[in-house]
Amino acid sequence: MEVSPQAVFLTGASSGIGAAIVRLLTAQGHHVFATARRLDRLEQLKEECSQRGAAGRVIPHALDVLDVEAHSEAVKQCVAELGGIDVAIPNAGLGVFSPLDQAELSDWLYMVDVNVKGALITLHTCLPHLMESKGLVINIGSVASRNVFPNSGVYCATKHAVLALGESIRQDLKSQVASTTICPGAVDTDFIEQTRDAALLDQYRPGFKSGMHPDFVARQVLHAMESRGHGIISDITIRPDFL
Ligand code: NJP
Repeated sequence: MEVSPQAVFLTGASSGIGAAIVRLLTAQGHHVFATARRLDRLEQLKEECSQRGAAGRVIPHALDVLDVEAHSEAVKQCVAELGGIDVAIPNAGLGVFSPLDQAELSDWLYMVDVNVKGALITLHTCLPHLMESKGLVINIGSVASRNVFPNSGVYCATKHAVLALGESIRQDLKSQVASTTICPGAVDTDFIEQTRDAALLDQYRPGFKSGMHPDFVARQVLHAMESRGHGIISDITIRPDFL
């Protein structure tokens, strides 16, 4: 199944799953407005994609998802460059794992800010353009969207919220904007490196290192985009072999 070139607004594009999404979508001829705080990483990614002969454009743009004004400017610029937004992917997120009674409040608040508020800001700023294009929101949830795991309760709570948000888009905007939530288990990215508890890091790192390749998540993104017109993948759970 192929779709015409799509204009994609992506957050968290500088590493891991986001970078894999940029590589795959541009190889398929889609255009990605690629945002994150680390602009140098985004510029390198653009160069890499062009050296690989990607048919689609990468437009690197520095953005902290929590900066509402900058977010709104980024969306304006995306629309100016790409003529609209067909797909919005609020992918920026993090998990800082620790036992509940040893957690830093600032880590809890920052996870809620980036994983939930950041996704809400992306949705709110992109929504008028998605309504116009009858577009698609692809949220990055987690197996933690439905289950709660030890030492990661607040992360799990944020990902429950992401899944609930996707379901609310489905219910409220049914005929106007489609919604897909991708719920991965462990993916081999830098994600686990946010955890500072040395014992937990030693315990968890091998599981993430032997997790799925981020390209496997990117392929679910492409699949959701290519399914438009045939049906909607409202949510999909993917797991590494060992889970
Ligand atoms: O992690 P990582 P993943 N403003 O650390 C960005 C979910 N997930 O690719 O700003 C803007 O490589 C950061 O960019 P930068 C996970 O919850 C993962 O694995 O330059 N951007 C970077 O590009 C998350 O939602 C696993 O530092 C901000 C990106 O976020 C998504 O997958 C399992 C930002 C993080 O890239 C991507 O995570 C699962 C901010 N304030 C769900 N803060 C897994 N890896 O196992 C961070 O179920 N970023």
